[in-house]
Amino acid sequence: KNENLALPVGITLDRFIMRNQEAFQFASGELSQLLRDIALASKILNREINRAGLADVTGLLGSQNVQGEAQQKLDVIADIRFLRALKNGGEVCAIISEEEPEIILTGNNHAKYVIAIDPLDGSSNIDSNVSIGTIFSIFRRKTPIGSVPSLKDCIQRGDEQVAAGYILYGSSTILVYTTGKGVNGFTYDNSLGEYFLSHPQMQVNQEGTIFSCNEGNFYDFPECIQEYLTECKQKRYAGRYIGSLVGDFHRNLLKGGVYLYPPTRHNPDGKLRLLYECLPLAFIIEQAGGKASDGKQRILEIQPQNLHQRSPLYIGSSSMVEAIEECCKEMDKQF
Ligand code: P6P
Repeated sequence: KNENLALPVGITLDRFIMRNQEAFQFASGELSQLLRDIALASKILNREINRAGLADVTGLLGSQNVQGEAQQKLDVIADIRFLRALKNGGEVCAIISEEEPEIILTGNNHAKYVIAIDPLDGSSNIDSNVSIGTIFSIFRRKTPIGSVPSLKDCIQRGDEQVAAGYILYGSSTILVYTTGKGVNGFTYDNSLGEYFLSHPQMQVNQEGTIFSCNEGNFYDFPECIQEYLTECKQKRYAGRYIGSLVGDFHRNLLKGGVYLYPPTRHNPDGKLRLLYECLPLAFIIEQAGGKASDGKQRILEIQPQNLHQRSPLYIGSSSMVEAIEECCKEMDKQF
């Protein structure tokens, strides 16, 4: 029976994962364990993030960490923490990370999952204390269990995802994920070291009045995007952009709105990475009733060609994404 489980607010993430596993007879526990491994790494990273400022200011924590290593940039720490947790967890045979040019083979060749992860997105915002985030996407491997994973395990279409999620390290730390049965949000209680269900069955409004993009690039945007943004302003919509994808995405998920990262002169294919930024958020937004497009097609239908390819991204309330696609189609007709 695959119905959406209506579980009480306040249930812990562990209990929620178990209840969902029980509800899907086929579940053998590996995906549950993988989700737990991700949650654990996020708790460790959350602690590092919360004291990063101290490291810079006092140097007390900065000069040496427990392993005697020199204090490193948080995004390197995040990469190390997640890679270690994922390797030790034993549930993934390969990892694609924004911080690593090549596929990381974990050596767990009997594991059936592959994960694509942006360990710490928006890390340029850390020094200004702006929210940052981890984004992840989980696929079932295509190659036989026991064999060495290959590129084709790692460049699968977004509609092949088994699970996707993000952790937002903001005024509170919240973990949001989907396994294809709706979207649920869990808020972290530092004092207990536990995530608790706080946002069950999240749904994004079909309409929205918030647009999020870096208007500094306005004159680089395709004309149809300039036109769409002008219409938003004529309607006196709200411009909200914190320059941290997970923070902008999460606010729009809760309040309705659209995030745009169009092609620019500096990034003619857009800036965001398809595999570990666009795909997971596209899976989440569609599960929450919204849409994600590159202006021409559904993000989840794009066939990735390489690990770190970029894509334009328009994501959020369905009517806003549809309006953007409409603009782009009109534009195409003119040429
Ligand atoms: P820009 C952060 O570097 C990031 O990858 C996203 O988190 C964010 O939305 C975007 O880039 C900001 O890019 O060009 O507006 O500074």
